[in-house]
Amino acid sequence: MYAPGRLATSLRRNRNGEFGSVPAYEAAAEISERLGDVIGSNGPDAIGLFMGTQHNFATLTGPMVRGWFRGLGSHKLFSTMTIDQSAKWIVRERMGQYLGGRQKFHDSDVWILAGTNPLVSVNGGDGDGALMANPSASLRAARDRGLELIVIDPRKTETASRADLHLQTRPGFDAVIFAGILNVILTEELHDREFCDRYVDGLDELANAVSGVTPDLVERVCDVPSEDLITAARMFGRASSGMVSTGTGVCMGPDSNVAEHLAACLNVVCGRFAREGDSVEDRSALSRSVAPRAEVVPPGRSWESGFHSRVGGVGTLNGQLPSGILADEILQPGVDQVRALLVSGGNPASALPDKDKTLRALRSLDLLVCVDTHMSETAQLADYVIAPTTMYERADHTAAMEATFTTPYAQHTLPLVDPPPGVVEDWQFWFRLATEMHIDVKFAGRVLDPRVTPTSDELLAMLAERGRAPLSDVVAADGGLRPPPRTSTVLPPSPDAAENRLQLFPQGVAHELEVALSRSDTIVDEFLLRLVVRRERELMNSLGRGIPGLARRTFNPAFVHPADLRQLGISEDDTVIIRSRHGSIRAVAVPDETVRRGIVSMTHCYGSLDPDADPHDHGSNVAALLTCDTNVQTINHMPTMTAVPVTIDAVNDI
Ligand SMILES: Nc1nc2c(c(=O)[nH]1)N[C@H]1C(S)=C(S)[C@@H](COP(=O)(O)OP(=O)(O)OC[C@H]3O[C@@H](n4cnc5c(=O)[nH]c(N)nc54)[C@H](O)[C@@H]3O)O[C@H]1N2
Ligand SMILES: Nc1nc2c(c(=O)[nH]1)N[C@H]1C(S)=C(S)[C@@H](COP(=O)(O)OP(=O)(O)OC[C@H]3O[C@@H](n4cnc5c(=O)[nH]c(N)nc54)[C@H](O)[C@@H]3O)O[C@H]1N2
Ligand SMILES: [Mo]
Repeated sequence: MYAPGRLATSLRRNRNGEFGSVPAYEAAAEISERLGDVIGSNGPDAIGLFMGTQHNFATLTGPMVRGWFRGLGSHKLFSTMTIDQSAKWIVRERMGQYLGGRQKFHDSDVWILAGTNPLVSVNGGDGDGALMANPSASLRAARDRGLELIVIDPRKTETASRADLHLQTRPGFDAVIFAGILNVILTEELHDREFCDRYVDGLDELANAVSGVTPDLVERVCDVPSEDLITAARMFGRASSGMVSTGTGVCMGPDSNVAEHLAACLNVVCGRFAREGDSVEDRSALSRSVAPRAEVVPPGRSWESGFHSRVGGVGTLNGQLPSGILADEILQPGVDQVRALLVSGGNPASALPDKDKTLRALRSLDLLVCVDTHMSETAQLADYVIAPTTMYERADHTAAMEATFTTPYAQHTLPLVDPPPGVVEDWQFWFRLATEMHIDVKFAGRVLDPRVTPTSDELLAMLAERGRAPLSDVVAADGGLRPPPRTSTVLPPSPDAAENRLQLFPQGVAHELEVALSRSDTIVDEFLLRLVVRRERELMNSLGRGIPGLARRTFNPAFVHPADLRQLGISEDDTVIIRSRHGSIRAVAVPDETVRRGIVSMTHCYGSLDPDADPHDHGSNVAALLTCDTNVQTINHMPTMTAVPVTIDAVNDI
């Protein structure tokens, strides 16, 4: 809150390129006028919106921003989800979704965590609260009562060191590992035949497609001992409950869509879901309770219909275009070329792959508006920076987070401190912008009156009006309210959905699996190492980097196994050059026993806009090594961000 650089006022860039302070609502009026010009000459599709991570942490921001955007009528909606884990959206859109509810970590017998490190990221259970709220304690409690934990990760992470079995795989081959595990489970008939008979199509095709992926093949490709793979498959298949959940290590890999699909197939063939008549916990409090149903929502394949971008003919997922085409949407000429971009709680200049192209695109815009608490790299390039409140300066409640709690719980918090006089709440800027543009905002199922500015409390109440706990009770409860535990019974399928089935081998998967398996021929190439993703405990992406004393270092090290460093003649703290097929960065080498040999493990969102900055001072932006032009997934245009082939050299060798 009081970090150096916290913006106390909104800013406007003048003709000389310098920022001066501007009242947020004056800025909204000017931005409205400039957006009006863009719409006048190119239509609403020339306006883009990018929703970043911090867009999601004030309950009112998301619904208000999307309300404005819907009213605007543009299709150019982007978010970090499509450079994060959008493969999960694709699974749902290709496989369909079972609505009876997933099994839960806290009472499962086994769990596989692949490419995720919840002890650092507080993430990783695919939304299971136990891995998001105090994951360390949850993990300890689960293991004490007998849960067997399997971790698939090329690094001996904090989480992997607590595992019963760690498959320390070569990065980039998760599709092969999951195919191998499925093969063992289906061959040994450890799957849930009853669930498959009732709810699944394509089981034989899937079994056939993975039948060649033997434990020996997995050992050769992934460098995971074949006995360990068989053990993992049996541990998972023989247990009566427990799921596999994945993180960025799987979703950012070179075959992310099929890898994620096969991981989901494991959960389905083993039937790891609640059945009709089962009683499941209902965790709703302020949010609406939705009754679980033992039925399948059929695949939607949303990208096949509706809007398609002129860039590569790419379609939409969850109403969004992939962020992997954002730079091209801005740079490539065309009638609906994006000319103005608004950024809500994100830092695309730092976070998007292909740093140079992203910067070129952002710099070429007619208008860039950034709502941010700090002068992020993106804000530094903007025409307007709108300064919002931070979390202790605004009222909020927990309705949007309930699905990730381990018990029903609701809290409402008042602002604890006064904000600087020059800031507004995020939502207030967007509502004002909508009013200035004469856009009616749909919010919580109604159209807001543009002439009357609501209060935060009124809006928070609208978002909680369908909960079972009255908001007034929650406001009055000091420290939050725990509604009594409640269970609901999984209902039978509705008649019109009774025949729907999950598609285990939908169109597209066969080809992707073939590609993933053929990639195993390229384990050895001229690039000795593979760059892999990781996260840092003290920071949230680029957030917190400027706060002295928070992170342990001023830079993000290139973590390499000490034996690899010795072999390369590189010492701790040396400046090195890391090169990929696409680009190069300077970085600081640090030995790390926990990484597998042959990898460089680095976190993202470091570095500065100054190309000559010393990596010891600002760190290095790995986005410069990545590209959205080659090795992207079909459908979501997801770039390869982990298991990227690289070389590393000491700077004095050059
Ligand atoms: N402290 C902290 N928490 C955060 C964030 C943060 O920046 N800092 N960011 C937040 C965000 S935006 C997100 S999306 C989540 C992400 O949450 P997670 O997905 O849990 O992210 P990581 O902790 O980076 O875990 C990724 C793991 O994948 C492994 N890995 C790398 N490549 C491969 C591979 O090819 N195969 C396999 N199997 N594993 C691989 C890495 O070694 C690493 O341990 O975290 C959120 N939480
Ligand atoms: N190479 C590589 N690149 C990656 C990743 C990777 O693993 N490797 N991970 C990717 C992932 S998973 C993600 S999610 C993205 C993250 O991409 P972004 O979401 O674009 O990046 P953040 O740094 O999280 O941006 C959050 C911004 O919100 C601001 N902020 C903080 N509080 C508030 C607030 O209350 N209101 C507003 N309006 N702003 C606020 C912060 O100052 C910061 O500038 O990065 C992606 N990029
Ligand atoms: Mo993310």
